[in-house]
Amino acid sequence: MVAGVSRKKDGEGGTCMNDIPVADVRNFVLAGHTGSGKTTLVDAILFKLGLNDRLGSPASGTSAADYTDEERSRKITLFAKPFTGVYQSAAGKKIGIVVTDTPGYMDFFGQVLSATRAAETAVLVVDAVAGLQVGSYKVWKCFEKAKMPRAIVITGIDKENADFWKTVEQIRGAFGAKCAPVTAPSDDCKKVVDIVASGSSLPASSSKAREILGTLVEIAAETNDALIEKYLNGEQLSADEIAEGLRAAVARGTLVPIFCVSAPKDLGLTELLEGVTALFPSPLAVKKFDLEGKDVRTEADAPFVGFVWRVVNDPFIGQMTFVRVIGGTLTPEGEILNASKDQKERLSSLVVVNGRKSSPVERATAGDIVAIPKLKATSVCDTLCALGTKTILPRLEFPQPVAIMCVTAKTQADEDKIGVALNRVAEEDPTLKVERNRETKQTLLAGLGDVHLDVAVEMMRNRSKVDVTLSLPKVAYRETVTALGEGHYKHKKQTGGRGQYGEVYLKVQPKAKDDEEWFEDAIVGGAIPGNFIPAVQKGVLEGMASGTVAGYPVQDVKVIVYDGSYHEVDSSEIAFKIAASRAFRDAMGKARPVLLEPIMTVKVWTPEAFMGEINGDLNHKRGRILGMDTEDGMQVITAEVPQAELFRYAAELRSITGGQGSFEMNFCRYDVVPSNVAQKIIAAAAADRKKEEEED
Ligand SMILES: Nc1nc2c(ncn2[C@@H]2O[C@H](COP(=O)(O)OP(=O)(O)O)[C@@H](O)[C@H]2O)c(=O)[nH]1
Ligand SMILES: [Mg+2]
Repeated sequence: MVAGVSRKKDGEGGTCMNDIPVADVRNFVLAGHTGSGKTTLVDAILFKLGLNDRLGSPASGTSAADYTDEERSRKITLFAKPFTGVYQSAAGKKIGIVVTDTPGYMDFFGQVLSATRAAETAVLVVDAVAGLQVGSYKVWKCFEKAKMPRAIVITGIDKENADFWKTVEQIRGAFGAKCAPVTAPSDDCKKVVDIVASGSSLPASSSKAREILGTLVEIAAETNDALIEKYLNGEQLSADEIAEGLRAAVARGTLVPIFCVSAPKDLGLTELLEGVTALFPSPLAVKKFDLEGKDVRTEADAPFVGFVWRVVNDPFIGQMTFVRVIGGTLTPEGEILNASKDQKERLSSLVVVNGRKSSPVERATAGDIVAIPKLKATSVCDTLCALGTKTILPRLEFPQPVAIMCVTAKTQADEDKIGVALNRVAEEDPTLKVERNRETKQTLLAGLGDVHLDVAVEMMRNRSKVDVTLSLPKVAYRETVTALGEGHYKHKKQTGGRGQYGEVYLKVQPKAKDDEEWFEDAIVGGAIPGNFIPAVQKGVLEGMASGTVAGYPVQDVKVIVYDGSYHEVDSSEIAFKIAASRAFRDAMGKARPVLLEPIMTVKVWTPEAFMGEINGDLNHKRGRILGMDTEDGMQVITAEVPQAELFRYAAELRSITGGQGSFEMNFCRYDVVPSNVAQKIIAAAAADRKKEEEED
C-alpha cells in the first residue's frame, strides 16, 4: 500500500496492512451538503499524511480525490473514494487512517449510503458560512439510521462571515447538546485550540469554550460509575480519565465531537487528526452484526468477513471490488466465499487504492478497505468470507430511481455496444437501473436525478467509447372499449386453385373485473366448426395487439364470438385468423374505444413553504391530490399523476424547492386519457406510423 511501508510476517498477528494493530486504526467517512468542503479537507489530509506531495484542490482541478474526468469537468465529487495512510500522532504513535470522501449532490446519495457501511465513524461536514443545509440534514438522518458513532467538522473558518459558534449553536439546536466542540478557533481566527488539552489555559475571553469544557468533562464522567462519583464529589478528573470518558462517549453516541478547520490555511487539521486518534473508536470498539443480529468477531485472528461496498470499472484502476474488512485477516491467495451468492471467488492480489494510485498489500484486517481485482460474481452489498465459514451481513437499502430516460445510440455502430456499456455503469451503481421496455421497444435508464443520468452517459462515452443520447421515454399507452360493439368480417378469396374462406361475427365489451375469461365461444349449431375456434382466438389476439385508436395494445375487453360461416374446402386456420382479426377491429371501432395511460402514485416530501407551488404544479400535471401529512418535519403530499407528466419531475421539483424536496413514484393503474390530451397522442401515433411506412 503506502509505498515503502514494511510488512510483518504472518504469526505476528493482530496487525493491519500498515503494521498497525487494529486497535490503532481509525476509519471514518465524510459526508455533507455539496460544497461544504469535504474534498478540500480530504486533499489536505492526504497532504498531511504524505500521500500527496502537493496540496491539490477540487476547484483548480488538481484534487487527488476528485481525480476522474467526470469529476474534474464538473468540479464536484461524484464517486465515494477511500484513502489509506499513516498518521504519526503527537504522542509518537503510528495511527492507521482510512478516510472516505463522498459526493454531496443528492443524485449520488447511493454512494453516501454505501460508504457509511465501510466506516466506523460518520463525519458530517458543515460550512461555517452556510451552516446546516438540506444535504446536512439528509446525511445526518442516514447516519442516525445506521446508528454509527458520529463527529462533525465545521470547515471554512477562515472565510469572511464565517461564524463558528453560531454554526455550533445551530447544530446543537438541530441535533442536540450531545454535539459539542472539542476544538475552536482562537478569537482572531489565526489558530485552533484543543479545548480539553488547553483546559485552564483557555483564554478568559473564550467564555463559550470554557462553558463547553465543563460540558465535555460532564459527558466524559457520565460514561463510567467511578468517574461520575469522582465528578459529583467535586474532584478533578485527570486528563487521561477525561480522554477515556470522551472516547467511550463517542463510541456509544453520547458525544458527537465538533471540530473546526480551514483546509486551505492548514488550520485545525493537526487538531482534527489528533482528535480522530484520541476520540474515534477503533474497528474493535464498534460491534458489528450479521443478518440475523449475531455479533461478528472483528479481531485479526477471527475468520475473515468483509463487506463489498463498491465496485469500480475505471480506466485508472481497472475492474476492482472494494471490500471493507469487518473481521479476520484477508490475504491475497486462494479462494474465498461470496456468502451472499454462495459462490467461490479466487484471489490473486489485494491492493490499496488511493485515488489513481494503487499498490499491492499482503494482508488486510478490520477497518481496512482493500480492493480485489477481477472478481467474477461479486456485486455491491455482497458479503465475502473465509472458506468453510458463512456469515452474511445485512444489505443496504438504496432509494428507488425516479428519473427515467430513453437511451439511444448516436451511430449505428454504437447500437450494438450500448447494452454492454450500460450494464457496466449499472454494475457500479446500485441506484442506476437499465430496462428494456418491450412494449415501447425502448432501452430505459433510470436513476436518482437528471445529473445522475448525464454522468452515466459521460461514463459510457469515456469508458466504453459509446456515444448515446437521452430523450424522454415513450409512454406505454393502452387501449380499451367503453361500450358494446358488434363486428363482422368475411374473408373470401377465390383466385385459381384452392380458395380461402372464413366468416366471423363477434361482440366486444368492457371486461368485468371479476370475469376471468376474456374470450367466449358462443357459437351454436357449428356455424364455425370447433377445430377453427383456436384460430379465431389467435386472430382476435392479433387484432388486440394494435387497437383502433392509435395502434396501442388493447386490454380489459371481453370478446364473444357468436356466429360465422365456413366452406367445406376453402376454410382454413389462416382464413379464420384473418377474419377474426378484422372482425375484432370492426367491433372495437364501434365500442367507443378509448386510450389508457399509466397513472403513478407519487409521494413528495417538501418543506412547508413550497406546498402551494407543488400542489399547483401537480394539478397542472393532471394530478389528483390524495392526501397531505407531516413526516420528520417535512410535508408529505400523496397524489396520483399520469406518468407522461412525470418524466422531468426530478429536475422540476429540484427547481421549485431549491433542492429541498424529494419524491418517489410507483405504478398504480391504467386510466382513461382525457379526450383533449388523447387527440394529440393519436395524431403523434399516426405521424409515427406514416414515418415508419415511408422508411420501409
Ligand atoms: N476559504 C475556504 N474555502 C474552502 C474551504 N474548504 C473548501 N473551500 C472551498 O469550497 C469549495 C467547495 O469545496 P469542496 O471541497 O469541493 O466541497 P465538497 O463538495 O464538500 O467536496 C471549493 O472552492 C473550496 O476551495 C475552507 O476551509 N476555507
Ligand atoms: Mg467533494
